[in-house]
Amino acid sequence: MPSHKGQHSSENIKREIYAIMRELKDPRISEGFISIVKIDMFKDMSGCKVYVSAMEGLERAKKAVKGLQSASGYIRKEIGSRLRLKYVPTIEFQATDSVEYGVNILKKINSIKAEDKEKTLAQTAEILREMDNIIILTHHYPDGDTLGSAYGLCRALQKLGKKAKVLHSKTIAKKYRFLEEYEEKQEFEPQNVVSVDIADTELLDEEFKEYSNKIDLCIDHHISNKRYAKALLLESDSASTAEIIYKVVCELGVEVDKEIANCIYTGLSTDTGCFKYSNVTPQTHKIAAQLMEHGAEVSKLNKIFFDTKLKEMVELEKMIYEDIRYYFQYRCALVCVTLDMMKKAGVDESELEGIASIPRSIEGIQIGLTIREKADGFHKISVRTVEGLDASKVCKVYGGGGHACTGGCTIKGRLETVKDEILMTVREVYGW
Ligand SMILES: [Mn+2]
Repeated sequence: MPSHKGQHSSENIKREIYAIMRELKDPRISEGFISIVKIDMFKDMSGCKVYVSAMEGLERAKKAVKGLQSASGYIRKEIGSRLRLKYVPTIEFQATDSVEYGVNILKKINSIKAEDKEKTLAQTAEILREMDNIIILTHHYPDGDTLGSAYGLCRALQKLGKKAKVLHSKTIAKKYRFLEEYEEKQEFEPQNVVSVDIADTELLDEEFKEYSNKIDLCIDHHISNKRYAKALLLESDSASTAEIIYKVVCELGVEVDKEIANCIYTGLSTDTGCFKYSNVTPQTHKIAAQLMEHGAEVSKLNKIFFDTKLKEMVELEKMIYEDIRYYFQYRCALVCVTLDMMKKAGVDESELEGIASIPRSIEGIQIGLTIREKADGFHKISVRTVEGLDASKVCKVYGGGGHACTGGCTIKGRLETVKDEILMTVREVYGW
């Protein structure tokens, strides 16, 4: 059984302590609103300090701490086995009257319903064990993470003797098609629906929208997850959904074979730009190392994902570079991909995954904009920024979203109008 030494991030520990608190029958802990304000890990990771507060004030928090201290041996043992830690950090509890508390309690009240849905790793494995005839949904314009996660999970479920299949958009990028061979084709009447790497049902392909209200379990790493599924395993500190899938597969007790390792490596490496992005954590590298031990063909896959370009894409890129525009004293670069250009180059929409990183890769550029014409009269805008500029701020103006340095949205209209519009928004948002 592989170990996950890198997993004891404070978020994981916090989540497990909450879960254990709910299970403990001690009224000092289980009654009222007791919350964990923060967890400070010691520098050498040997232990941590957990700050506890209560809505009723400091005295009540102190009572809760007494209860937690008396159960601390049990809590530590449980955390060790739930997070599969070889070494479990020592845990010290401390009552606090923190001002942050007001914020926490608000969050808690707002998310009571959501919290019920949120599952631990162990609970997720239990839910999957109960399932059969499972379809696994991927998001539209499927990328390596949604596909790698889906096929890895599918194969693991099939190895458990269950029927499962992956659903994806009609066309997927050539470089990911090998994944399809890892699935044993099975016919069945769907009973359960699982979604992977999908923050919002809006991101489902039109043909799968019928499943929007029927998703039993969602496994995801987007902090913006809309909590649409009946059960949710969300680890927003994971660089990829594939990393979470790896833990789920281990939790299920399925032996990770070469194929599963390849699937997970696909998601993990592509969502981190081959371990280059700031989302990479020690966990990412540790899981990658374990995948290598399980036979993942990393150099072969890296060549396919990061060192190979379709001839058609080279043609398209020639056109893109030809027409690159700069704005705001070379702080912003903008490229456009029209349907006409794609047709000329012979490129299918599914191959455009890496295009959005082109403008930001130019020296000195702080924001890279990519405008992509779609067949329905909309333009898809991808925003990439350098650290310090929040990309999602621009996208939110148009109902889109994103992380700190990447974002996306769609705008209806003619290309020239859309271009002016987005540039004006950039000017307003960043005060340029
Ligand atoms: Mn992802």
